[in-house]
Amino acid sequence: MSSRRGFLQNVLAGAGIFASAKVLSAQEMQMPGDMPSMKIKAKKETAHDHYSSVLAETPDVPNLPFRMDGDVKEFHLIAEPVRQEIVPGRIVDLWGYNGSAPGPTIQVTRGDRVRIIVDNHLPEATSMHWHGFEVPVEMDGAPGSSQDPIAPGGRFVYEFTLHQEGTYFYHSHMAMQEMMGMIGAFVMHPKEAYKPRVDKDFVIILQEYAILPNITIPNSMNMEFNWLTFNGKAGPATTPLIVRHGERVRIRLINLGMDHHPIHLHGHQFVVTGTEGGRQPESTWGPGNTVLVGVAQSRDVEFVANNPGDWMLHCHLPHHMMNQMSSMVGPMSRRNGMPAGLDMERGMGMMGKPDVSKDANSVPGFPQDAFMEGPMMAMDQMVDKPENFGLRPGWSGFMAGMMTFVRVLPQDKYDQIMELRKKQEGKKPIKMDMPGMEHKDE
Ligand SMILES: [Cu+2]
Repeated sequence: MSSRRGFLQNVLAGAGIFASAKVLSAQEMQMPGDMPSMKIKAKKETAHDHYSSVLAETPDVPNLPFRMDGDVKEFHLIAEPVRQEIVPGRIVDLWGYNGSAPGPTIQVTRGDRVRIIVDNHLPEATSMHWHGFEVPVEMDGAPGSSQDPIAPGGRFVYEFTLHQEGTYFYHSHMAMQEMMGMIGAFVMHPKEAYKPRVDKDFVIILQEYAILPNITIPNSMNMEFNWLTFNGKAGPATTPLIVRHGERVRIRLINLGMDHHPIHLHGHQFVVTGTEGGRQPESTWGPGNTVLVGVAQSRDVEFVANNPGDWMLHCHLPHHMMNQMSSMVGPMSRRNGMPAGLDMERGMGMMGKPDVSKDANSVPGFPQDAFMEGPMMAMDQMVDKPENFGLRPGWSGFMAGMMTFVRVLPQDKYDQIMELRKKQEGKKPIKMDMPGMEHKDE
């Protein structure tokens, strides 16, 4: 028990949600697979069944633990204000769940009976909608029509049996609260993995905020956005997806915002294997490398990582590949400037000069990217983490907004990063052995 408890505390502390998870104590909560009988079953299934699913990983976002109450998986979500660093030095005031925006990822298996206790720690009413769920209407979370809004300090307990499979999500059904960050992924795994089976399964939630310079609070009524995030982080603070050369990879993209996002992968063709309605028949899978994820939609893409390298994965809308963009009054700044308390070298990372010709100022239109992108803007050391190990020096100067890497690595480099990950305290890979599921990082 103590090791499990320690593990759980690590998970929660590492995710920064420990302080807010007051209601269920560490002893009461468990990660999927805690039941001895379930563990045995899981082992049996992984030993004999090559088609068990892998658990999905949501970079920079924790999984939500649960406890078993009889046959019911009980989860606990707390709607609350969240202080979040979206890039180094840029701490903003969002609203989310259990200390995170987006909220923690919920993972279940088709057929599960789930109970989700939602506590409202916000200063105003909220409501929780289960997006795309085929559940009784009184569990739908539509405020005013299917239930009373959850008052500040109040609680609503949702309970239903899940017969669907796919990439779903939960979100506040109050529009302005959505734009403060109130969404989380809800992955419903099939009982038996789809074929071809994937080796890695990732979740990325697309969000956007309008936060003017020197302000920490998003303007939820704005129609233009200057902070675009993957899982609550803007490049270069996003965490790359780490895969082995040759592995089959699924990426589940979820969009809850005001804009649609064409998500583009370098170096590979993928197929769209699922939408917010579940799995797509294989006959619909055509090759592509850009998928438009519309508002309120999800898209699953799958590909074989057969091309080694550090490949960009990003929204292709030009303004969504920028940070801190605001109307042009003089040269634009894509970063938050140099953070206080750091010397030049550490503040700027790789030092360098923008590559500008002598007559640059005489060319109409100059500057465009000259002072916003390049080695001068790099902050490699400030975003140092195992997943960034071995990237080309200065890489971070060219990453912003909805942008990350899919790093297709040979075995030795892959192992090196996994080793670094293990060493890094408080950021262990979150292992949850669920019946019929595998975590393949070990
Ligand atoms: Cu976009």
